[in-house]
Amino acid sequence: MPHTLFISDLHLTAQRRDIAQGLISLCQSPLARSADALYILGDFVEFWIGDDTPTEGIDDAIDALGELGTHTPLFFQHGNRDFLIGRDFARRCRFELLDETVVIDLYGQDTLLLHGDTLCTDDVDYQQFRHMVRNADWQADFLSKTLPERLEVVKQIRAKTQEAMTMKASDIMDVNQNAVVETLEAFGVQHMIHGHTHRPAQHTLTASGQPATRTVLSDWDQHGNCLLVTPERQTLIDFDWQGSELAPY
Ligand code: LP5
Ligand code: MN
Repeated sequence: MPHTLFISDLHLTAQRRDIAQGLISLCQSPLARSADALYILGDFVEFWIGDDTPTEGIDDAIDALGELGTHTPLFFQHGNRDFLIGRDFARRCRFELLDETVVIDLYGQDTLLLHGDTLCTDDVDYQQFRHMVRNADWQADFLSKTLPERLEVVKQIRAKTQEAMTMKASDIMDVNQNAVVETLEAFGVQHMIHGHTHRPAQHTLTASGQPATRTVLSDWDQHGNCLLVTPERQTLIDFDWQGSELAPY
C-alpha cells in the first residue's frame, strides 16, 4: 500500500535518549523504509544555532535518519527551534530543505505543509519575535558569533520565552482559525498538515465554501508519533520508543 509519513516536534536533545531511540525505531521500521517519503515539519531538534551545533548524544539518531534517507526520500521544513538548519546538516541527514509553506500532491489531494507557528497570529509577541529572528541580517549577525556566545544568547531567549509563555493564555498559543482558513484559501487548497502547537488532532472545517481538513501532528514528549497517509485515509499513530505499534504496518 503506497504511503507517506509525517513527523514534527521531536525536540531531539541529548537529554532525551528515549526520543532518540524513538527516531531510531521509526527509521529502522519497515513502514518508514517502504514509504514513498518522510516529511519532517519542524522542531526536529530542541534548538539549532548553526550547522556547528554540537550533536553529541544524538548522533546515533541523526545517523539513523541519514541511513533511512538511502531508502526513503526525506524532506524537512524549518520550525521555530531549528530554522537555522542549513545545507550541511541537510546533507548529513539526506533530507531536502523545503520552503516554510509548500503544497504537495498527496495521492491526488493538494495538501499544504507548514510548521504551524505562522498560524498562531494571536500571539503577537511571538510574531514580532519571529519577524526579528527570521531577518537575514539578524541571522548573519547571530551566526557570526562564537558557539559559546550563541549558546548564551539562546539560554537568555529560552529563559525570556518560558517566562513570557507563563503569562500567555493557552488559546493564543494555538492557531487562529481565520489564519487557517485564509492560508488555505490563499493557496487554493482544502487540506493542511502542520505541527508546532503540540495539540494533535484531525480537524474538519470549511474553506472556499468547501469541506477542508487540518491535521496537527503530535510532539514526541510522551511517545513517538507519525501521521500515516495512504490514498484512502490519514492515521495519527502513537508509538512507544521501541516502535512496537509500527510493526503491524
Ligand atoms: O519554542 P516554544 O514552542 O517553547 O515557544 C514558541 C515561541 N518561542 C520561541 C523561542 C524559542 O523557543 C527560543 C529558542 C530557539 C533557539 C533556536 C534559534 C536560535 C537562533 C536565534 C536566537 C533566537 O520560538 C513562543 C510562543 C510559543 O512557541 C507558542 O506558539 O509563544 O514565543 C515566545 O514566547 C516569544 C516571546 O513571546 C517574546 C520573545 C521573548 C524573547 C526576546 C529576547 C530577544 C533578545 C535577543 C538577544 C540577542
Ligand atoms: Mn514549534
